[in-house]
Amino acid sequence: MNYKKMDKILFIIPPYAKFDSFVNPDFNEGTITKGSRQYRSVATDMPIGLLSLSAYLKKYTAVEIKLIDFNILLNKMESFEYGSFVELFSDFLSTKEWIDYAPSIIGISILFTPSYQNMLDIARCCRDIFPSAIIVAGGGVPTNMYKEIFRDSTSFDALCYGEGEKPFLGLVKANNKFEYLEHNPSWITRKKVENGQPLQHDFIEDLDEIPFYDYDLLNTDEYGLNPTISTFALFDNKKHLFHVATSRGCPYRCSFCASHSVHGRKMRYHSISRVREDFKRLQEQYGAKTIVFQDDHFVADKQRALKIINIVKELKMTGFFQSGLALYALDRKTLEALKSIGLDQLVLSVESGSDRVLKEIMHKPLDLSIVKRVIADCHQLGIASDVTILIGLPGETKQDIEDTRAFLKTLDATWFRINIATPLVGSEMLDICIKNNYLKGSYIGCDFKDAVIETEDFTTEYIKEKAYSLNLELNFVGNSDLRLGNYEKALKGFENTIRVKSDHAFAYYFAAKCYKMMNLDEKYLAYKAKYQELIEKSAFWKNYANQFNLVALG
Ligand code: B12
Ligand code: SF4
Repeated sequence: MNYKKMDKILFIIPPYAKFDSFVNPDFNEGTITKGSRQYRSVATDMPIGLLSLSAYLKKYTAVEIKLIDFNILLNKMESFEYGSFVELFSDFLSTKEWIDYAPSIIGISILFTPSYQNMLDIARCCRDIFPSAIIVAGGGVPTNMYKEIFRDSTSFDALCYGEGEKPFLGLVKANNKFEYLEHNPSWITRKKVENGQPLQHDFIEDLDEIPFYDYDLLNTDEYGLNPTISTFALFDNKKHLFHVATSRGCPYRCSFCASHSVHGRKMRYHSISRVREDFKRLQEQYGAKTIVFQDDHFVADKQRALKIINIVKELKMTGFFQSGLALYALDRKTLEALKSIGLDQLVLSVESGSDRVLKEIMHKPLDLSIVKRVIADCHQLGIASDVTILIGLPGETKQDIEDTRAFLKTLDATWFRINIATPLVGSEMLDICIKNNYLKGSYIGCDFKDAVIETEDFTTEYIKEKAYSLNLELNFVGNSDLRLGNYEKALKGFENTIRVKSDHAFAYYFAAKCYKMMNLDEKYLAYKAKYQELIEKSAFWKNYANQFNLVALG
């Protein structure tokens, strides 16, 4: 008889931050308090890649699957006594629960490089604790950094190239798994890398082949604690939200983006009827109220996008587009449709306030006249605009950044996210940086907050300081709602800043101003006192208060 033992799979998500950054958060990072100390807070968005893999595997074969998300664990821990993440990984993975589970395949998911070292450490712990398990990893990092991973680690049996549904199913079904890993071109092994063998994506063309995501793999309540959405300045309905992707792929070629390396450039979709079915099920079975879309290019087909917005409306739910929406597609009709589902905040990926940078450096399909029009429409429709900006790209000059500053000041946008250009593995920008020797620090681990690109035009220190002062200038000193007398709305942004960064002197100062204008004297006095306390004890804040001529509160 040909008896095949059912595979037990363990998916693991490493912490999204490096250990040092977790225990010593930088001044521009969100924090959480544990005991008497501040730690960096890590995002806890639902890992839909793994939910998709799990659903797919369970549909087409018999498997048992469990998942550990170290980000959930870190946020939940009331105190943190470990001297390194390795100690945490080793302790946690050797508990009775996991020893008894005894996974036969361990799959580590790693989408971005801040988790690089954590991924290697987890794999090493797994190798020690579960010596007979097959250990693999997938996501954007293995897809682009397989050479480095095999150089830095001996723990992996194989790495997945691109999307994992089909390759993982093949692995589970294979009678001889090691032979399968060597023969399937979507699995990368050490031997293949040494021999320079070609690798190949194995995409699912019709996304409906993937069943309803396996949300039961998670304790969904825990994912409401600190999802990325809660860092958006005006968002206050953070409960009952569920992450989805109704499409994969994006045809554009933005120089800073790496998404195509995993998902390709061709758009692939779920059918409208499937989208309706899934949203209904999320609502009925899980009580979902907000759908968080992770699509790279949701508005690629505008008619389809409008149909999906209508489904959300019919179901009386609301939506959020965390990765932003392409501005050129946001005509008045689409914005009105979005408003009709209660969406009162939009992330707008503007990226630069310089036409030259947009066109010549970023290759982004956008010009500033569209930006002006969309933000004015949002303003009229009562949709708050959360504008993302990137500075410090190779080829950008100080004058370009100044042009960006001047342009952004003319917009009545609600909030600006000023990010520092990060050379992502798999992006054209990284190739440019390597070719021109522009990397001052390691690109492994940087996450839009640290500057590592230094060119003939600027230093890393200049970009880091510029990003922070632009943030203070646009969001606080020149805050459009404060300027226009919308004190309650302005306050939301300031209060949210205080929630994620409790020592933000500018947030206290400008919140105090709002309270004063709203005649809430008690609040005004409390915020004023807190501002003064912070300014007195911090040279950092005193310096910025002088730079922006903040006059003493009366
Ligand atoms: C959602 C998201 C997040 C979530 C992650 C939630 C989660 N646990 O999945 C959060 C908000 C945490 C996040 C954070 C960041 N993100 Co992000 N994010 C995304 C986004 C928009 C969607 C990911 C997604 O759900 N895709 C859809 C699912 C179905 O695909 P998937 O997750 O890739 O999974 C598939 C494959 O990768 C593979 N796979 C994945 N895991 C595994 C495991 C195994 C074992 C196998 C075999 C296969 C496999 O199979 C899956 C199914 O096909 C992507 C863009 C994109 N389209 O991928 C950017 C993206 C992954 N993020 C990116 C970046 C840069 C970041 C940040 C660094 C940005 C920042 N501002 O700091 C941070 C890093 C964390 C930090 N320091 O806080 C970059 C990464 C590029 C790179 N090469 O480094 C991307 C590609 C965006 C881009 N434009 O380039 N992000
Ligand atoms: S940044 Fe967005 S629009 Fe540009 S290529 Fe990436 S996914 Fe597409």
